[in-house]
Amino acid sequence: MSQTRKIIHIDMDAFYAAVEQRDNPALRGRPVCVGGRPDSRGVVATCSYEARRYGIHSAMPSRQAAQRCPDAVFVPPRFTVYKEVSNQIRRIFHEYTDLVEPLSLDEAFLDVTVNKPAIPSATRIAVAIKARIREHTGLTASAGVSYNKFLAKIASDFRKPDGLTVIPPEKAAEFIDRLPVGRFFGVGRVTEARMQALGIHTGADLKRLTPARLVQLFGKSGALYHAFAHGRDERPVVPHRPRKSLGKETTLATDIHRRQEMMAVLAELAGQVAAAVKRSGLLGRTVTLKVKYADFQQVTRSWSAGYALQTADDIMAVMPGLLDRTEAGVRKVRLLGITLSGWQSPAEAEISARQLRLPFMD
Ligand code: DCP
Ligand code: MG
Repeated sequence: MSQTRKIIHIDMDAFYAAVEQRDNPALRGRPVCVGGRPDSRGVVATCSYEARRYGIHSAMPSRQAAQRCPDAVFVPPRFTVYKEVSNQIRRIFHEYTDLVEPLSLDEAFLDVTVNKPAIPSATRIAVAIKARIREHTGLTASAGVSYNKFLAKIASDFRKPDGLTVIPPEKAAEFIDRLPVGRFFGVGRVTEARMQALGIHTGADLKRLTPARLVQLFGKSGALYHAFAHGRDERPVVPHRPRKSLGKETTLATDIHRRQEMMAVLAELAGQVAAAVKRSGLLGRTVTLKVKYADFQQVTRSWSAGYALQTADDIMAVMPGLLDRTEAGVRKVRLLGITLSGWQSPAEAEISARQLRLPFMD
């Protein structure tokens, strides 16, 4: 990479807990745990900074959290709300660049070396993004700015909450030298324990070992650790490809020719498409009707609105006109489908698998 890159890492502060405190003023300023109830076998997904003072943290059994802090308030997670906020912040990111790599609902890398508003300072962009997030969601985020992903992520974590840390090339060594090895990208618990046993505790310790020795100790990853310890990380920011369309279709149990029946099937499909669109946060303007006749011949008819079509009613309002442009009814129909496309905003839809894996509630 010839040009020095400008990478920003954004991470929302105490994400789920902050959303709960925002939506329920009675929770503000209090230790709040989001996750399983204390009388269940569930765990804490996250907790407010007030709760962290008691040593509570993510993935701690809720029962244990309640023992540490009897005053803690336990609330169940509301994933749809978190997903909505996640979509909001991603739209903000895309105002600056499409090189956005989300790591989870509340976290993403941005490569702003080249950016849409042509702002030369990545720090200024980070300040602006934090302000936009606060204005639009009422929540705070922490940002890290540096010349690669590894350091940008370390930086965003450096002064949480509501932090902004910049690591320019000349400051990198200072940060890395003091960094505990467990914080290095790719160093899991097992490797961390091995490193500790070998007397390698910080970045400075790692740096003292030759690449050959590191490879000998840790295999291929050893070469990576060597590069990171020297502040080198060439991994690109890989944007998730925005979805271009979202559709549902159904093959009917028997071929139909009555328009009323078709509208009932289409209403069902429109409901499914609208629900999927809501989940994904994508905004489509073009609706396409697909009709397969009994003889398997297939036609599609499309219509584009000047605005985003979001609800099942928005979609259904267009259906009679589209159906009129087919021979449905004159000919029997065996399949109907609805697709929404033409996204206004290249937000993306991956939901972080991490949240789904945890046993929040019994
Ligand atoms: N999360 C989870 N289980 C975990 C870790 C996190 O369900 N083991 C969820 C809840 C968090 C969200 O993901 O709110 C974001 O994770 P972070 O690690 O960024 O933690 P927070 O945003 O809660 O706090 P911080 O201010 O430290 O970023
Ligand atoms: Mg976070």
